[in-house]
Amino acid sequence: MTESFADLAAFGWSNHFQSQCLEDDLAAALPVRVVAVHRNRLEVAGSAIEASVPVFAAGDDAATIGDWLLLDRATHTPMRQLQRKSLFRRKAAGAVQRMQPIAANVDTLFIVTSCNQDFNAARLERYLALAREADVTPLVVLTKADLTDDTRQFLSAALRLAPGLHAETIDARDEASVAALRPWCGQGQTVAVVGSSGVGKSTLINTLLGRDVQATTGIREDDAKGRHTTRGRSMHRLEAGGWMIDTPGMRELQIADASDGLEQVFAEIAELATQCRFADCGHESEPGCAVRNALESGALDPERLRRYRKLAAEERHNSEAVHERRARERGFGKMIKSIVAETKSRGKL
Ligand SMILES: Nc1nc2c(ncn2[C@@H]2O[C@H](COP(=O)(O)OP(=O)(O)OP(=O)(O)O)[C@@H](O)[C@H]2O)c(=O)[nH]1
Ligand SMILES: [Mg+2]
Ligand SMILES: [Zn+2]
Repeated sequence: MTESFADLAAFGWSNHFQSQCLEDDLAAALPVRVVAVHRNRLEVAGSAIEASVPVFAAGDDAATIGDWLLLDRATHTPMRQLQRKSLFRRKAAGAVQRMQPIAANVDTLFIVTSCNQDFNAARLERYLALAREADVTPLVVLTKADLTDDTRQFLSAALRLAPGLHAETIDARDEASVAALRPWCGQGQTVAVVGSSGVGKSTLINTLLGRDVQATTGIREDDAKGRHTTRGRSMHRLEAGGWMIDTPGMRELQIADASDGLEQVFAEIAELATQCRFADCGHESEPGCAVRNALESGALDPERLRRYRKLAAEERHNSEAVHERRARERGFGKMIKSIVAETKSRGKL
C-alpha cells in the first residue's frame, strides 16, 4: 500500500469508512471519493490518483457526489461503494416516485437564499426538513446583503424557521464577508451548497477558493430568478482543507421519507400538540386545544401552522408513493427470481 491514511483524511476519510475495509480490501483496492458527476461517468480522486470511471450502481443507491468507492488497483474499475455517513436527498422531480441522492457524506449544508424575492420561508423549511432527516447540520446563508438596508429582517425571519438554527448574511463576492463561513469549512469537512438558481452558490465557492473556478451569471432583473448556470455537481478543495460541493439551482424540492426531519424543524408545533386535552386532537374545534390557544395568544404564527400542515401532507403522500413503488419493484424482482428458479428446475436454463 502506497497511500497514507493521513492523505486520505484530506479527502474526508475517517474511521467510519476505514472500519468498513479489511486489510485485504485495501491491498486490492484504492479508496477514492467521487468529486464530479456527469451523465455517464464519475470523476474520482484519492491519494495520488485522479480518474474518470463509469457510473456505479443505479436507482436510489447510485454513487453520487461525495461518495467513497473502492477501485480495483489494476483496472481502476469501481468494486464497492462504502456506506455513507450522511445522504442529502429529495424526491426526484416530476411524477417519478423515487428518491434522488443530491450529495453524500456531507457534514454541513449551506442553504443559500438571497435578501430579495428569492427568500421564501416554505422553501427553506423544506430544505431544513431534508437536512435534519439526513443528519446534516444546516446553515442558512443569506447572500446579497449588500443590496438591501434590511438584512436584520431577513436574518430574524430565517432564525425562526427551526430551533437552534444558525444563519449568516453575506456578500458572496466579498472575501472578508464570506470569512464568517470558514469555521464550517475546516480540514476534512464537506459542505454542500444548495438553493435556487442565481442566489450566488458558485459565487460564494469562488470567493472561498480565491479564484474563479465555477462560472456565474447575472440574474433576471424583473423577478430575481437565475439562469441555471451550474449544470453538474462538483467538489472543490479549499486551502484550509475543507471541501465545497457546488450544485445546480433546484427548481423543485419535493420531500419524502423525512417525517423525523419535519418533526424536528416544526418542533414547537409537535410540542404544543402533546399539551392538547385529547391525544387525538385535530386542533379544529376540540376543547382544551393547546395549538388553537397558541394561535389565539399569538404565540404561534398561523402561517407557520399552515405551512407545516401542507408540508406534512405532502410528505405523507410522497412517502406512500415511494414505498409503494419500492414494494412493487421488490415483488416484480421476486416474481422474476421464482420464474428463473422454476425454469432452471425444469432444466430449461
Ligand atoms: N451584489 C451581489 N451579487 C451577488 C451576490 N452573490 C451572487 N451575486 C451575483 O448573482 C449572480 C448569480 O450568481 P451565481 O453564483 O451564478 O448563482 P448560482 O446560485 O450559482 O446559480 P446557478 O448556478 O444557476 O444555480 C451573479 O451575477 C453574481 O455576481 C452577492 O452577495 N451580492
Ligand atoms: Mg452556480
Ligand atoms: Zn389540539
